Amino acid sequence: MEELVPEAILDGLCTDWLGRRIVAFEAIDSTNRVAKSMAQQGAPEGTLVIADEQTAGRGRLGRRWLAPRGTSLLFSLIFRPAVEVRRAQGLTMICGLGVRQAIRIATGLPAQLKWPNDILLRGRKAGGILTELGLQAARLDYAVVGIGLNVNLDVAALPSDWNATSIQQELGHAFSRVRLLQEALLYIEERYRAWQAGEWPLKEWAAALDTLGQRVQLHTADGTWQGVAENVDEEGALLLRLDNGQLQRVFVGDITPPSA
Ligand code: BT5
Repeated sequence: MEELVPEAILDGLCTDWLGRRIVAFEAIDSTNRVAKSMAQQGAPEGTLVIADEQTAGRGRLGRRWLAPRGTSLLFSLIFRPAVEVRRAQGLTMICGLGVRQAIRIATGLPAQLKWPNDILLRGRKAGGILTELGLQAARLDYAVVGIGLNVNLDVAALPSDWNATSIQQELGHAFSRVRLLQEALLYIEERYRAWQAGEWPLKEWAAALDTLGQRVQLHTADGTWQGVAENVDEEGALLLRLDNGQLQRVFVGDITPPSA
């Protein structure tokens, strides 16, 4: 098994600052938990926290991220962007686009994104992004973006109703986690630089979303709705056209194909 150690990650990494400070674990509870605690203690922008296994990997809304040891990319990045809090979802967009491009260029697979935070391969979930913000007063102090990507994962290891897949599953053979990580860091850094220079990633993100323009079912803590996923706005919210014609702006939720 290819080792995810700092020397291997740095060997051939083309970024200027992203992922050049690395904290790597064989096993840890959650790389997001560690990255947040490091960010609170002043760790610099660009710090990469990575693990071969997570014992309490986190998804959104208290959900779990599962990945058998050594099969996946499980990492978190610390950013300190100069943006208003309401603009911080731009990071989820940038990181999703960077990972999508890395998969496309490195493997040739037509990776897509799905609102709000999924990475898809042929319509199935191959990865997810968890962005967590640290505020000081009302100011953004840091953001941690956690990325889980199923690389050499046998999907039989996951519950079948998750509709999951992996790069290995789609390619028919294993692929280098280090190579994918290096490419992802490079494309994320490029987009982050452009974002901080004033280029907003919304258009590119909207174009990469698999579900826009389609009829969907939206699930939130308040209930389930059907409608057309019309667009996304600059804060990353989904604009759902309900069947009664009303436009609903949603920040937190999941979308699935409509029920018959
Ligand atoms: C996500 O949450 O998709 C964000 C996942 C972020 C994981 C990374 S790993 C590194 C970093 N450290 C952490 O602790 N977390 C981040 P959400 O949209 O809530 O999706 C969670 C749901 O995806 C679960 O309830 C399952 O249904 C499904 N799921 C869990 N593990 C999966 C996997 N390996 N592949 C596909 N689906 C999975």
